[in-house]
Amino acid sequence: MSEFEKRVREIEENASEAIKKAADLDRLNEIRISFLGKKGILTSVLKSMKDVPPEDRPMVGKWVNDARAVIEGRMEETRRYLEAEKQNARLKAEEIDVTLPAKTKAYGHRHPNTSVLEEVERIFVGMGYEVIEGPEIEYDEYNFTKLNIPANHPAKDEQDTFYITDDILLRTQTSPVQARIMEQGRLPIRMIAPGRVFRSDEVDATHSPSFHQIEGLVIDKGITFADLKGTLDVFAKKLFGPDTKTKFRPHHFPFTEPSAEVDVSCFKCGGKGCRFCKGEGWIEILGCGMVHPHVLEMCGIDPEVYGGFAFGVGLERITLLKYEIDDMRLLYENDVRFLRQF
Ligand code: 2U9
Repeated sequence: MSEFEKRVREIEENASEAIKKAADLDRLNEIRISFLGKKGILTSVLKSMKDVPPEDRPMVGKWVNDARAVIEGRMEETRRYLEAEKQNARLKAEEIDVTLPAKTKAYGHRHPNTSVLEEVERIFVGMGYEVIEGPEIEYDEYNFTKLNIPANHPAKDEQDTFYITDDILLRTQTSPVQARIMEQGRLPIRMIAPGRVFRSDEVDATHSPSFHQIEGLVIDKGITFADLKGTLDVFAKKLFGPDTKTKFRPHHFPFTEPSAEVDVSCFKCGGKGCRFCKGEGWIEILGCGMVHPHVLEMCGIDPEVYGGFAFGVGLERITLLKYEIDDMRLLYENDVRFLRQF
């Protein structure tokens, strides 16, 4: 056996051994490159052909080609085997056990605040009001100044909030939405403005630095306190039941004059006094009043021609009352086991 033939046989055997041991397709490819590639071991035999006498060259060429064919054949066999093995492993990994119990979907639940807000919206839309929302980040001017709360007014302390700059803040009430609508000058106005408001308050059972208000505003010619009383009485009856009575107690707000706080007769005991109304027979639900002439003026409306009323309710307060929840913090935890009860 010539030197060349031996070398080619040896290469063929080494390649076959390596192919047998190849554990995956990547390794098989490495083997292909190292034996059959341009710089591969078998190819190097062809490159040394110059040392072979010309009459032997066809013979050597044949050996090399035969060896290449054998190696390629083995490789193809092993490639098929490894690919089948890979596919089997993938199918095994993706195997579905149809006897396993089905995954159940975790359903959320409508938040009680949302239900109450929608109920309040339905009541006022039914009386011809529009629902209008506005920005939560506001100018100090719209949140305070235009509502008759100038710099250094004590009400600014009560409604301390989060400032972004000296003039820009997180709104403490939804009233700036109404101030903006009034400025647009399209009268009459009959609107409610629901939304999130912010105060620099500590969290406890009745306070949160972020809560929701629903404010209402009516501006037209000839609006009186009787319209305000009638409207809020209808609202209270629709929300808490037809037997509900309302009581207007004088109060003070910078943006309304005169102003009042409104109590409803306790819907648990009908007004006799119980644990729920702390023996009072009455429960405070909102604040209201006739829009202050100075507020009308600052929002571009002539107080000699137009007038109106406004009111504000804390949405969480109504929700807690309606669903008899005793801690506001429960409303912010979003525990679905709690939410499902309502
Ligand atoms: C304009 C003019 C007047 C809105 C009003 C109240 C009374 C009120 C409180 C209820 C509980 C705020 O959420 S709370 O802390 N609000 O008592 N709000 S009158 O008066 C306005 C609004 C806009 C232009």
